[in-house]
Amino acid sequence: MFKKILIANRGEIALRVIRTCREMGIKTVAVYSKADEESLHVRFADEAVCIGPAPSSESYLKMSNIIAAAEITNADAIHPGYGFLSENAKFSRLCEEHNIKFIGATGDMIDQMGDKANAKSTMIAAGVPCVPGSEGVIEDFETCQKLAVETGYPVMLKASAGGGGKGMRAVWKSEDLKEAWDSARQESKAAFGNDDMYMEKLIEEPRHIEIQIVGDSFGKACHLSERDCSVQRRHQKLTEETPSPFMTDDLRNRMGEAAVKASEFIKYEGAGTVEFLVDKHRNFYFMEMNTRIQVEHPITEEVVNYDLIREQILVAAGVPISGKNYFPQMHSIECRINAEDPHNNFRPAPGKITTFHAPGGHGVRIDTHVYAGYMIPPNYDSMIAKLITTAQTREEAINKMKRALDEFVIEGIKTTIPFHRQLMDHPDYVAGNYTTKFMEDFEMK
Ligand code: MV4
Repeated sequence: MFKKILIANRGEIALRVIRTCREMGIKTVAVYSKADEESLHVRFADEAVCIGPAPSSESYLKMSNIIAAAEITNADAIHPGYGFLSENAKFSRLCEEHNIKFIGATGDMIDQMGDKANAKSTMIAAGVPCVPGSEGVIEDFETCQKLAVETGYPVMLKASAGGGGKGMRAVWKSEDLKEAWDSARQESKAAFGNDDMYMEKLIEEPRHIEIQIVGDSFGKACHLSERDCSVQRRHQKLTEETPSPFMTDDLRNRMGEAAVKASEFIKYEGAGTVEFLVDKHRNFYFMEMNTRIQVEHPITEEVVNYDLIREQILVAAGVPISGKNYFPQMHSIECRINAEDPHNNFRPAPGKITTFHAPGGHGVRIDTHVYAGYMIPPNYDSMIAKLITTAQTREEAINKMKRALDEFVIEGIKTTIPFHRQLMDHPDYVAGNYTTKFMEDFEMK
């Protein structure tokens, strides 16, 4: 087992990893930027190394500084958390070259899944359902036109290097194809330095349902059921829940099996997520695979009673998984509390937290790095806490969430608490009747 793990991240996820390492008797090293000197992950780690100034590009993304910090402190593994370097193939390889175990995917695996057209071809080869469309990257506009007719409008143009909706265009009629092709390619080129495009049939009002998987170093994988992440705004998830209110036992078995098949086909090692689009007829299609621990992992932990960070560390150390799949025994909901003003278009609202009272009690979990007096730096993402409630039924989990949101006091900054409180009373949300279109029609009172 590892003796010392360096956590190449900040905020709640750094703290989350430190907690599990403590429980496993593994020493921890925090790295931090100048802006995070007062952060809790720095205080709770066994050792801490400053790796640069506030901008991420000069600290949490600075590979050489992080490797140097690991070498100085004799860390034998690096946990990258989510974001930052967690899906950076070069960093994964750099760790390997320095004999430091990267607790995440190999460079090749990250490359393979990072290219979306390539990931899709791999999944087709694995026998995982994918949205009908082009076979890989589209050569030129003439081919694109022909393909759109073959596929049948409406179609979706997608950037192969894409993610988070960048370089993506829905096209409803042939007159609009040229403009969409040009602008999507331009956007993709600017964002990723690559303008490869592929095409899919447009799935109207889909749900975003993802399957958590864990693969071990012996080529065996298991799934831990789904998370419904359909409540998103501009490709930012706001709340997630498991089980999905749209799920059936049959659909879960089929999606779970597909996700395991996908993971075993690529010999995936570690914790990963296979994202699917699910249409109104409960057809499901592979969308993307994330080769990291995700923000919303706690809801899965709560309903299957399983520490995902511990499992990541174990499989990275070469321990085999049990091989069985896990099914929800409870219902769990996560609300992402962001330093944003929901009444003002979710505008970021960094600043100093003057009062902080976190809710507690049965079935309430809070993952956060903030406290009263904490100054939220403007340099990083705006999530300051995850509020997770777990109960026997969805209705009870919602009632618990309402109670916990009412109990939560954060003063000094604007937060998304009022949004979540309103959402928990929204008739369509309460009915479990929501898709990825939900937030387009949502209005704050
Ligand atoms: C789609 C789609 C409809 N049809 N693909 C958005 C991000 C990228 N990962 C894939 N996305 C979508 N792909 C087809 N063929 C609709 C979306 C989509 C979406 C997906 C998941 C969650 C939120 C979304 C919001 C808008 C569009």
